[in-house]
Amino acid sequence: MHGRLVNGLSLRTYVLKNKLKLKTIIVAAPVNIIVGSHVWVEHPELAWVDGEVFKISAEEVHVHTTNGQTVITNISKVFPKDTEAPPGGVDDMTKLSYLHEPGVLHNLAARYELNEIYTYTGNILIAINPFQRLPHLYDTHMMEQYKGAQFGELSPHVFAIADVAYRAMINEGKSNSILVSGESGAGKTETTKMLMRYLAYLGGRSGVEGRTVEQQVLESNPVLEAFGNAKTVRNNNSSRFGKFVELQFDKNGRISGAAVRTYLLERSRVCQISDPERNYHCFYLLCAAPPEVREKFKLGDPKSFHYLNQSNCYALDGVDDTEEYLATRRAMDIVGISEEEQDAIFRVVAAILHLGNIEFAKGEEADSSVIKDEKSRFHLNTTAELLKCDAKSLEDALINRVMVTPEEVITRTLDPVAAVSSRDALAKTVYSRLFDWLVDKINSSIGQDPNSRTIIGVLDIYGFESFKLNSFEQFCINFTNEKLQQHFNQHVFKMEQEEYTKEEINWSYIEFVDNQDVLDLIEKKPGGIIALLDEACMFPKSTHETFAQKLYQTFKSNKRFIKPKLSRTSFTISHYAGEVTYLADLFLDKNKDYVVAEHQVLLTASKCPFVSGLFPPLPEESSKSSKFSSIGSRFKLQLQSLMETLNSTEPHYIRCVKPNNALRPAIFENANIIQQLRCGGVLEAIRISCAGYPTRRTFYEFLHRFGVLAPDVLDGNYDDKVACEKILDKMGLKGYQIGKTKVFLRAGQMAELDARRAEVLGNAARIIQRQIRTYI
Ligand code: AD9
Ligand code: MG
Repeated sequence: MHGRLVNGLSLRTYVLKNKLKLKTIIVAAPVNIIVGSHVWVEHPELAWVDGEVFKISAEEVHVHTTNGQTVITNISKVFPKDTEAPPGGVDDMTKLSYLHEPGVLHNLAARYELNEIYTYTGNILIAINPFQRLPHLYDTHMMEQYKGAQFGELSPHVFAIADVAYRAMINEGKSNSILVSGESGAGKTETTKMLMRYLAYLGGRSGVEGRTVEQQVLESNPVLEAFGNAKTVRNNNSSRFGKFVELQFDKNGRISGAAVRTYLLERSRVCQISDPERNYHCFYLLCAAPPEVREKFKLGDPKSFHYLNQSNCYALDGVDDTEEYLATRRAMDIVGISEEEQDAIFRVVAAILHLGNIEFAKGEEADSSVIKDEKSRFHLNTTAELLKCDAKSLEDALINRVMVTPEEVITRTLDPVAAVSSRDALAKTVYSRLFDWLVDKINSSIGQDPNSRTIIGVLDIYGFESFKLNSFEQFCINFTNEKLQQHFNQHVFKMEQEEYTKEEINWSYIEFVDNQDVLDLIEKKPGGIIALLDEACMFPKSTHETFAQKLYQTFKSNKRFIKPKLSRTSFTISHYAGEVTYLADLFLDKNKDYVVAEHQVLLTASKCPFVSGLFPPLPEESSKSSKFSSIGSRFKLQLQSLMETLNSTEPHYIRCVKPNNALRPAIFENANIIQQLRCGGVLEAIRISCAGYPTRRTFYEFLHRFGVLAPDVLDGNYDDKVACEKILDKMGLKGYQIGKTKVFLRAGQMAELDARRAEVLGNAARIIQRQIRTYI
């Protein structure tokens, strides 16, 4: 007889040679799945379905499922079901008797059905998007309830997490952070806003008139959303950038300053959208502005602009763009953006729309172009007027390119295709500079508190992505998630250890898989993928093919790197959340961030101080040529700095889950959710916990449930701790630990005890008879 670990559960193998041994096994160490057991079995559509075992032969288990099917499967695919779990679920997963995937899923489903969208897994909060307004859940009364309440006393909630972070900061004088993650549409941004609202409630100056810091912080959200959010197929209000908000507190626990850091705004959306998505909200709300504004900027129907009419989606259900325009301006007022600045911002937004309508035709000379027609000339003139730059210089900057060689400076003409990409590059550059300006302005206007020693950081950043086609953007996003995953694992692991230390039990042999090897593959310098990409970008003859070849060669024997068969330009990384295949084709282009020198010169010369301010003059050296700077490397540095900040804080985690892709309430898609729990590291946290002692019961709870296994011990007048020990000993269990107040069981041991309890409670004789018949 020997035990082994399958899916983290200890299962007894049935490789037995004679009756004598068989008897020993059943009496001394019963298997945890027996005939009559209530179990979960894997199901192709439902992910997991429950049922009852009616036969076991060798490693095959036969189950009658509750949806009327008979399933025969390997014992490793069957998990015990807790028949005593409360029907409405438990508010903390660690209270589950069986901490495994189907148990976790079932618990979330039971709660979601009752609109209980929040559930803890220890200190981690899982939030399932309700896709419907639940106003009572977030009103002032609710905030009052959570203020200062003991963690775990009230139902799980984002306010409880924010409250813990705030109290920890006040009591221990330490910075805290709240990391919100999840896939697109899972509810990260909504959660972040709720957290910020609650923290503003705790740390605000109630009754203070005028613009307070906390009001400015809250109003920075609608401003950033107008310029950085867009409708995508996954979310009608998708953030196209990552965000870390740092709330600074003074020694009295009042918010005294704030800083917003943003990451990787999706630039390509400015020029290119696909049906049924939209461009950034600001374009549509400006087209719906009051008539005098539209006239001033020569705007009309969004359908008339190329950057918007590539998709058939213009309006959003339940959103009035005119109202949004006014709301954005009000938010800008509060944040501290002056009337004049607001005017300039929207002027630049309008200029981008006109710029996109400039078309080109073939010029007389080969490989040259001219402005296509009168309509395009109108848009060219309007763009120049709005940007307050010279129309002729704008035209030249679009259709010519200056080449600087060591010997001479040559002006080359561009063909219409190249002129279009020059136009789009200009639009993207202007837009991203505008976005950066907004972030800087928000920061300077709210102001930083140099005396603040503690912060609460809130991170709202894109979750793991794996699409049919994955490019450089997914590569950066998944790199971020690897970084955060490492941080998460280390933290969960540390928390487990702290619990064990508190209970004074021995934990030294717990191990967990680190993802440092994936991080090395991506970011190691020299030799990682980003470093090789930068090299390729600097070498003029590189193509995406030579880059891919270089990767294949370098990472031939790397376990985390796979070259897909038959592919010449794609590569697969084995991420913690699964394998993702990236198409290297656009990596080189997308990694290069440079401003075309003529564009720079044109806009630096703008007569509008706002526009020229977006393009400060470059030092003499670099202004002559279009200099390459690496987006990948810059992002890596940004992430490094983010991680340094996070490492200096006490982290709290919120995992947002999107229950369905229809974005509708009350639909709980099992397989979809399981995938997200895996990617969000929730199952990994559970796995780490399973590697230790996943089931904890106070002595009292334990005796209440298992006292029946040893009535003599109960009668023996022992103290609770000793009684627990005696019962466990009598059952022949090994490896468990007895802490100061709790029993700590290894994975699978709860199931063994339950099986024994079931036997004792009357089924024993019948079950053992059947078992013996099965195996003889
Ligand atoms: V993305 O990665 O930025 O595309 P998020 O940020 O994860 O995504 P978001 O917070 O924008 O998702 O939520 C998507 C939508 O779900 C919102 O617009 C709401 O309509 C809905 N939602 C999310 N959370 C809640 C909630 N707690 N209550 C009600 C919610 N509705
Ligand atoms: Mg978002």
